[in-house]
Amino acid sequence: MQPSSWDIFCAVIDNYGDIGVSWRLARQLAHDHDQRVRLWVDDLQSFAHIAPGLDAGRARQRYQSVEVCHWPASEWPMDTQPADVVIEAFGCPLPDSYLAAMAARSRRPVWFNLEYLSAEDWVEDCHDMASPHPQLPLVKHFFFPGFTRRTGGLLCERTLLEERVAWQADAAVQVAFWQGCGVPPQRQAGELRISVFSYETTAFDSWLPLLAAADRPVRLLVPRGKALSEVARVFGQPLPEPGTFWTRGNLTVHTLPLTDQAGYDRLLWSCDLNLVRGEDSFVRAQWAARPFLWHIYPQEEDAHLVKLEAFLTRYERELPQEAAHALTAAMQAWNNGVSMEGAWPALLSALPVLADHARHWPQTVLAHGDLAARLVQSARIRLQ
Ligand code: TRH
Repeated sequence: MQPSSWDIFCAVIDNYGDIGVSWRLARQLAHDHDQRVRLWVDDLQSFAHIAPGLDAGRARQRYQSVEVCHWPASEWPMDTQPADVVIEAFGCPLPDSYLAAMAARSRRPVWFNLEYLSAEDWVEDCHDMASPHPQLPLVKHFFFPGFTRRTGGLLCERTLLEERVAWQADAAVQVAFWQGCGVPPQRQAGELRISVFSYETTAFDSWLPLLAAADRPVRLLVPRGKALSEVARVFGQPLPEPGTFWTRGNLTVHTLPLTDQAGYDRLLWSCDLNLVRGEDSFVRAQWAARPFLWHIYPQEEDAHLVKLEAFLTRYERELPQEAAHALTAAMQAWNNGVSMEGAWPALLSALPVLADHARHWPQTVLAHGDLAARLVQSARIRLQ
């Protein structure tokens, strides 16, 4: 079958999740499915933080098999022909003139709104729902990522899990990785390595002193950003430069730069526990097959806590009760910004059981295919 053309539109609202997901999807459509992909992004500067090879000053460029285009705030380029498949990421409104051009095509594009990820049950009912445009002869379909067969699935590159298994079995590549981060490759006896990419939370106030006073050596790997600001706040220190480190008792905190997404994956694959957030790093922590704590993106009226519970209900279904309790308590404490004193020791004891569960989880959720494969399949059916 001929490759189709795709236009993905991404408006960067805050943080890196919108562009992180859109970029990952764009690359996967191009690499794994041989599709012709244009990615329209309104903020190339933010994008460049997680794609260091991108030239944020260039309005159009070919980057990793994707045509990356700046999405101008005004003056939509009128000569742009809409693609066969159009994706608005997270409900970002498309330019009126682009919509008109979509409607004017003899074969109307297939149009998806890629939604935010949730493990809640209602997602199955809303996935794939059609929404006709009120004026134009166009129909938009809602595409909901999710954890079940009746949702859109999760983004995972075709060969990712094999690459991860090979990486985790290869001591030499891990030594080189740690050296590249400025972190000693050899662990002290009993040492735990934890990556920390979370939002601000007062849970840091109790957690860091606990780690400093513990018997077991802990190294935190903290990319520059909100979590690092929290560590600096608790330590009463100015924000450090990437590559520097602090030591407090048995705790060492290493500051890392932001890397590209592949580099961040390798950090997740190399740690014993990962603190992740939002949407994309949360999914990547699952593919890392290591235990993780999820700092969910806070929403009004605590809607995020319902989402957290829905995920935990699914994730903990096959877990022994004690480990499930420990994981729930730690995630709740972290997300509610309360003391980690009760939850942390129980989580530490549960780590071996959680690690075993984390190894099997990816196969469970990917059993019905990944998100890009389901999206391509859905587009193909509609393009016929
Ligand atoms: O940055 P986030 O907090 O994004 C959030 C969420 O997506 C949230 O749902 C959304 O509403 C909000 O943005 C607007 O967390 P997330 O989703 O994990 O995205 C981070 C991206 O950054 C992810 O693609 C991984 C990437 N990343 C790197 O590429 N390199 C790095 O060094 C790090 C730390 C992250």
